Amino acid sequence: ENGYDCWLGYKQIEDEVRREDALRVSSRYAIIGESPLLRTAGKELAVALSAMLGHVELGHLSERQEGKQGGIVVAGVYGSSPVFEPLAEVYDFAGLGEEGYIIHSSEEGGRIYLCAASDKGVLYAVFHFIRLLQTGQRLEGLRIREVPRNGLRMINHWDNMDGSVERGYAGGSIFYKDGRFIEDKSRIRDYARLLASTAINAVSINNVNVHRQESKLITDEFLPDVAVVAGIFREYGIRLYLSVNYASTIEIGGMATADPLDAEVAAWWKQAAADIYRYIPDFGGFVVKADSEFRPGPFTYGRNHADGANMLADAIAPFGGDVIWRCFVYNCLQDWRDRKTDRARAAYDHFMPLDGEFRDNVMLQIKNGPMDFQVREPVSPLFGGMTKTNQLLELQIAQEYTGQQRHLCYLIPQWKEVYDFDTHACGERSTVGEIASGRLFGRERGGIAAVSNIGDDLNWCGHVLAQANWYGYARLAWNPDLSAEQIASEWIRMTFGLDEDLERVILDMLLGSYSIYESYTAPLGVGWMVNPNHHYGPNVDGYEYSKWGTYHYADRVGMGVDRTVHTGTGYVGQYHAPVAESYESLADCPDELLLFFHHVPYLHVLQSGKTVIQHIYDTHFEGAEQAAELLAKWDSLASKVDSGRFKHVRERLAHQAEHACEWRDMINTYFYRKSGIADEQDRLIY
Ligand code: BDP
Repeated sequence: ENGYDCWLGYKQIEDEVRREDALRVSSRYAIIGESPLLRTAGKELAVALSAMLGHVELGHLSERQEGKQGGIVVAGVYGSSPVFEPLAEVYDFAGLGEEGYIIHSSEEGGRIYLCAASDKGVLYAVFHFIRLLQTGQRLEGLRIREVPRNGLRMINHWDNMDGSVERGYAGGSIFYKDGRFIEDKSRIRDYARLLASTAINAVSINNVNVHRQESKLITDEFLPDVAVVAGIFREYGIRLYLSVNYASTIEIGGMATADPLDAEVAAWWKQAAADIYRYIPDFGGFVVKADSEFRPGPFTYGRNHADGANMLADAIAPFGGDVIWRCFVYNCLQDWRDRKTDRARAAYDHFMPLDGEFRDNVMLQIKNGPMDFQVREPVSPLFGGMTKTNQLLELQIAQEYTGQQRHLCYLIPQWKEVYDFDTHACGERSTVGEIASGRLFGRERGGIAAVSNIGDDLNWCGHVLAQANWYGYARLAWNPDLSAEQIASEWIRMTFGLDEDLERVILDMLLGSYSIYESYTAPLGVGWMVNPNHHYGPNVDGYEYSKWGTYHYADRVGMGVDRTVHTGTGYVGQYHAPVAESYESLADCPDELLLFFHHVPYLHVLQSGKTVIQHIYDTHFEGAEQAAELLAKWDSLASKVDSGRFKHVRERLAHQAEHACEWRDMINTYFYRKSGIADEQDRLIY
């Protein structure tokens, strides 16, 4: 095995009793109705059932009356056939929306209904039903009603047309090569299928840093290709988006300005939108990174980001498109000597004053933290700051700062913390999840986007176990209440089969991995300490005296960034009470974020009772040990995992164990030498 099938490698159900049970209720299937999405659903059901049960037939609804043996799975849209009528007595169909669905087994057990209010819902129901089979669930008495909690569940690709992937750790692009689209689209189709199986409904297919070649994606030169790709995604219920160059009017339009208030600029974009929709009638819209890390934007013309976003929004609104405007805007040429220019403040400072000024079809895409996908950051205060603006949560599945898919780092626990974070914007339970979905402030648009971790590596993610982050991201986007453990065990069963021991070991590895990674890298929320540019491996001062502005301010006495209102950068003031109070207070600030908010002496005593310096030593020694244990745990599965995937994961874990030692030594030595304070346990520090 090479991992290519991910969680959809359907295998015959080994347990005979279970297989017989499953055959009894689902040896036949019928899809009611005809459409591209229903065809996709039917194909998937046929492939899955025949692989798992060893046998499947296309059934007809009348057969039961004719006395044919065996149950039947009936999938279709409510209202398209009288067979679904009785379901209305049990379920509220009105609230299902465009994507919700019902899975119901009839009382007498002869039928399983996969029913929704739309074709897309039927497709999702089919994949859910398949998941029940894969994960060994009982098929009797099914009473499932699912409605997604987030409207937009999106993946952002950072793919360049030369075939490279920015922050890609799994090979090259599956879309492009040498400046053009890849001819063979089969990989894209396989990808769309994997996405649909987890109910992802939107994808942007090019890097947010839009260079010259990619700027042309919205022109006649490439739109025919984009349309082909959009067509493949459409068959799986996924809308395609493009990242656009804010200064396209200059870059490809031959104009001298990109001023959003210039009538000719606006007219140019209206025409561009019309062109796009001629090729792709259901085009999703634009993703925009403006005035950030040297990308052009409205600031050049003395305009603000509402001016820029609204101009694009007006151009695309008549066609039903959206603008996804990123809030990752900060000055990347700051000065470490001036603590008042705090990068963490930037997004809020730029966007908060514009709250309420964006068009309805604009969504602001906000990274989970104020910095940049570190292993530990506080949640961005823009969530709950803005109340009159559509907000999207941006996560990074790609492990840019969390081991680049060479280290195991199951990120679902981190994301759960983000979703569940209570901003207190309207009292208790004003969580990020409620805000991003749009529910808290009654906004129609909202959801989640995340930077993809896939590439053209045979196993998609570089690390087979990193597939769990991709899968988990999508499952959580559908329902943020799922637990990290539930998601992991689903994924393990679907990926490696049903084996209790194997599941226990991999579950333990996945669930422990985030905290292990955190413990041997930058301590107590201070972040960074990676090598500049590629961001892999330890480098304590890599960004310390750099204009990119991510500092720890370590000296011989102490370390950390004072972001308090009273003595620091004032960043803490961007939060609501009581969150702000707890971050402001040295005594109450959670340990794991202490150095993000406070500059303290190495001998400062944490809530845990340890000094900061001893905490650093302990976590780094323990973290490196635990990384080695991950390898040992995997080794215990040698007889349970196929040799292809076993060897591949083993090689990654061996590297991680070694690399964790490098992290440990670099960080411990640095702080030992800075502070001159010995390790209480007298372990070896160079
Ligand atoms: C950072 C990446 C950079 C991206 C940027 C972004 O290092 O490559 O372009 O974020 O989100 O994490 O725009």
